[in-house]
Parts: sequence; C-alpha cells; structure tokens
Amino acid sequence: MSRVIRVGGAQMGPLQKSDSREAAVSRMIKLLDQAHEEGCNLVAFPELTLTTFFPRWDMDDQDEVDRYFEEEMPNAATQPLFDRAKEYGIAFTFGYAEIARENGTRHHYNTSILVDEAGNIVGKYRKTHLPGHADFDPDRAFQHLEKKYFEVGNTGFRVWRFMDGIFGMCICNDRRWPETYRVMGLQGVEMVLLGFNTPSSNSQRQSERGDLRTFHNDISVQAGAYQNGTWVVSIAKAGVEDGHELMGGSAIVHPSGEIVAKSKTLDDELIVADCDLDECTFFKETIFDFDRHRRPEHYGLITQQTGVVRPD
Ligand code: CDT
Repeated sequence: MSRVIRVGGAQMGPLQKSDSREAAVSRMIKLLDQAHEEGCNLVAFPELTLTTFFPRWDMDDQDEVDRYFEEEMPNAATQPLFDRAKEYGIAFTFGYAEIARENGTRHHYNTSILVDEAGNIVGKYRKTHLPGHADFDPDRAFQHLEKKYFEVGNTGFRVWRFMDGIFGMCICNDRRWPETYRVMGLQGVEMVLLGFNTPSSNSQRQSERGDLRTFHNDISVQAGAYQNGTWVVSIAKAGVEDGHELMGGSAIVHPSGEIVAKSKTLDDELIVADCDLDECTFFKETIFDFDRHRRPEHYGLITQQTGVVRPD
C-alpha cells in the first residue's frame, strides 16, 4: 500500500502586535483552502502561528503576557480552522502559546499539536530547547525572552502512529540540536514536523550575514533528516513584525537530506511535496541502521552532563 503523503508547508507572513487571532486564523484558512485545491493530506503551520513573536518584547505585567496564550484548544478563534480542515479531511499541525492547568497550577508552554483528518488532537509537543534569556539584556540589539515566558516542555520527544506512518514534532530552536532528531529516530520517526520564528539578524552579532543564518537553518534540518532517515517539514513565520524581520526558508527535506520544496517569499506561502514514507527505509536499513551500527556504550556523556567539561 502506498504511503505517499502530499504535504503542504504553510509558511505564514508576519503578524503584528495589533493583529487579532481571527485575522491569523483567516489567513491560515486561506492557506488550507489552497492546500485542499492542491490535494494535500497534511498541512504544517509554524511555531506560535496565532500571534506575533512576542518574546521579543519585555513585559512584566503577567496579564499582558497571558494575552498571547491560549487556555483552550480549539477555542472560539481557532474552531473555524478545525472545522474547515475536517470538512476537507486534511490533517494539520500548528504552534501556539499554551497555558496548561496541571495539578491545580497554571503552566506556560511553547506548544504544537497534531490534528488528524477528523479534527481530533492526537499529539501534543511542548518545546524543550528554549533559546534566549530570562531577563532584559541591554547588550542585545533586540530581546529574545523565551526563557522568561515559557517553562521547559514536559512532553519529551514522543512520536505518534499517524496516517500510516510514524510522526514526531519539535519546535524552532529544537531543530538545531541533533539529540532532538535522534530521540525520535530511535522511535522510528518517518516525518518530523516543526515550525520556527527565527530573526533575520543575530541580536548578539549584528555583522552576521543573512546567508549564514539561512545556511545554519538548512544544515540543521538537512542533517537531522539524513542522519535519521526521516522526512523533515520545517515551516517559518517570516517577514517584518513591528519592525523586526524574521527569516523565511521553509523547507520540506527528503530522508536523503535533500530539500525537495522551499519557500521563496517572506509572506503567506504554501510549499507542496509528495512525501513517500517508504523512502525512509533505505537509510534506516543501511548507513543509519541504528541496531547494527550505534555504540551507545560510548555516548554516556550526552545524557550525563549538560555543559562542556574540559580535561585538566
Ligand atoms: N523561536 C526560536 O526558537 N528562535 C531561535 C532563535 C534563537 S536566537 C536567540 C532559533 O533557534 O531559531
């Protein structure tokens, strides 16, 4: 039986502070309509799809912060997206800022969900690698306060049996860490879905070239795909948000590591590729046959320590 999935990567253009959830969702629905016309079975949207990338703003009023978060999913603003996707029979994933109630306490996470073609949420991932800093940093050209507004996710890198395949999720900065893909690779992942919001310039090194930032994005997702024999669908929120530019470069990556579809703009844009999950098999059974070739007895440091310990 064929395991080809037509994937739509729904890059989003910028969202300003003043934009409503409804405005974001109506743009998502437009991309979904286009994906339906192009015969997609699965649509991937970016990280924090519903709002501007608010961690660039330093806020101390928790009520103001909480306005960027969702307490329920779906909710009134996103229900039309769930309804339209169900009508089309399209599965989808998107990221949002989540307030979760766990053991009577409110927790703030940077979250993404996987929704099946019948509109059921079948998977949830909470971001593990939170980049940036927790306190205002006057030495940066702009702020990146994810460590202030979010807790480290408590889901770990799970995978789900979904659409005749094995799917996993991660979010933005997670894509730069090989451990992210390998933990999912060890569970047989065949498609990693991820969204990102990446500034076009480095707040700590303004001289860094844009093409180098694109290279670091590409090399991360291409290596993650190849080294684990998995598809990677990596989707940006791009463009200028209240004067701050986010890079584009959404990509669908084959298990060979080759990019098979790439966005060209910094705006709402759908990229499409037919992804045959069976194309993972060759890589998983040859050069990256983990069972035959991995040597975990020599990898202990990876889980025993966080930072670098240099020899005396
Ligand atoms: N959203 C996100 O994780 N962005 C980071 C920027 C890091 S710069 C502090 C990224 O890795 O793209």
